[in-house]
Amino acid sequence: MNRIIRITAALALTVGLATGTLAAGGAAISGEVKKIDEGAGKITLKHGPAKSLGMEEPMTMVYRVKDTAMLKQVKAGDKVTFEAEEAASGYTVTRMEKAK
Ligand SMILES: [Cu+2]
Repeated sequence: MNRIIRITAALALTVGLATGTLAAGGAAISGEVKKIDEGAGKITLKHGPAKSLGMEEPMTMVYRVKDTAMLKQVKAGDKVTFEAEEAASGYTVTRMEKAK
């Protein structure tokens, strides 16, 4: 009986986490900061495959940022995880944090 309850709790947690990721607007992508251009509000990121953006291969590319405050929190060489979306103005980072 106890075991069934534990499995149910684990399942509920897994589903909860998956839903949370979707609600946040996409899967987190691992990357490394290569260059920051605060004036232009752009960041160059080297990143692994990002299927949610249709990027199947690792690459280095320039992203816009939703909020330029993001650019003050990281520097070239930092490992980060981020989320991005394809906007009319180009690929835009919507969320970013330093990788632990
Ligand atoms: Cu890319």
